[in-house]
Amino acid sequence: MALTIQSAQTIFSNTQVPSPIPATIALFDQLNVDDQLAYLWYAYTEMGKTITPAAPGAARLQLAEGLLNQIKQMSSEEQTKVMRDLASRADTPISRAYGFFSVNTKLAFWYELGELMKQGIITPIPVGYQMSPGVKFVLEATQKLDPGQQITVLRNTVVDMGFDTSDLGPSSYPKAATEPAFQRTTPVISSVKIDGITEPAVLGYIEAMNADNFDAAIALFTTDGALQPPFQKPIVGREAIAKYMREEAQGLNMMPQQGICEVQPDGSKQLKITGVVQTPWFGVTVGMNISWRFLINPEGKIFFVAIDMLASPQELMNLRRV
Ligand code: 45D
Repeated sequence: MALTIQSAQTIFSNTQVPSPIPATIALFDQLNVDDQLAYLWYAYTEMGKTITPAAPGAARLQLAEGLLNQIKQMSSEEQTKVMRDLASRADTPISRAYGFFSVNTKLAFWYELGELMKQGIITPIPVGYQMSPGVKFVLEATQKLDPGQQITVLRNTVVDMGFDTSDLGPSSYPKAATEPAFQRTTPVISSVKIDGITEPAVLGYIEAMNADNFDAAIALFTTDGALQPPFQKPIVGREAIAKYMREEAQGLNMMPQQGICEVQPDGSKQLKITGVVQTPWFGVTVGMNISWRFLINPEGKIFFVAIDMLASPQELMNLRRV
């Protein structure tokens, strides 16, 4: 039987216990735009008491510089309008420009705005704003999440802002030909050991990703292979996966811990591995508990891998099949 992405998505389906991350974002989505901006500002500054993102490199900030300079020159009412437009995804020139940014450039843009807010150059929340009970409720829900989940909520709200430009074709704002590199915070983990796993494609994948060697990682996939990031649809084909990795998988430290491997009658293998991933934005201070679900074809190539955020640390041990 031919492998299909649809059937691959269902392997180890007991991994998909409801995550508190989409639930929190759903609460956030119900807030009005000023409440959303206030929530994000409070959540970001509250989080900043224990963990703060690393400053983005100059090369990355340069990509956002044009917009940032424009905003700096505005009156505080105009600045508030820009932020409302971004949060409500209005179709404005600035919201479009933001929409063309890569995920990491969007994060760098907000990092810099946050710094300008702390310095008093930009107003964080609309003048005269009063916190609503809804904001308090979502903030309390957020405080119950672990740090890896909290930064994922922030990341996903930042990604969703701006005008969605995906239907507009190529950008009139030039994208950087190559994404600026992240500086690695810890030495490359070169020899990978995962309890219960000897599959060469999986060990090779982790090793390549930990060295930002995306060409080597891609070579392990079938040509019609797919990668499904957390809370997203599968990305299909080597070229699309390579583009995604260059934009979003740089500088990650992947620390798989344990896994199981089940050989199927057709010779394909289904593997589930759990472990911790660190983002270069927060380095070793924040770990995200995740799982990889691999489908390896009979020739030993990766046909499918899904990455899922785990609902709780207990899920790290959930390697049984139901
Ligand atoms: O005033 O095997 C707000 C893949 C607004 C690849 C703000 C992966 C208000 C394959 C925006 C709040 C990538 C899928 C200010 C594995 C306001 C693979 C500023 C997984 C100032 C394992 C907010 C990787 C700011 C994973 C500056 C799971 C917020 C990676 C900054 C996860 C937030 C990475 C930042 C995550 C969040 C990174 C920098 C979750 C970064 C999060």
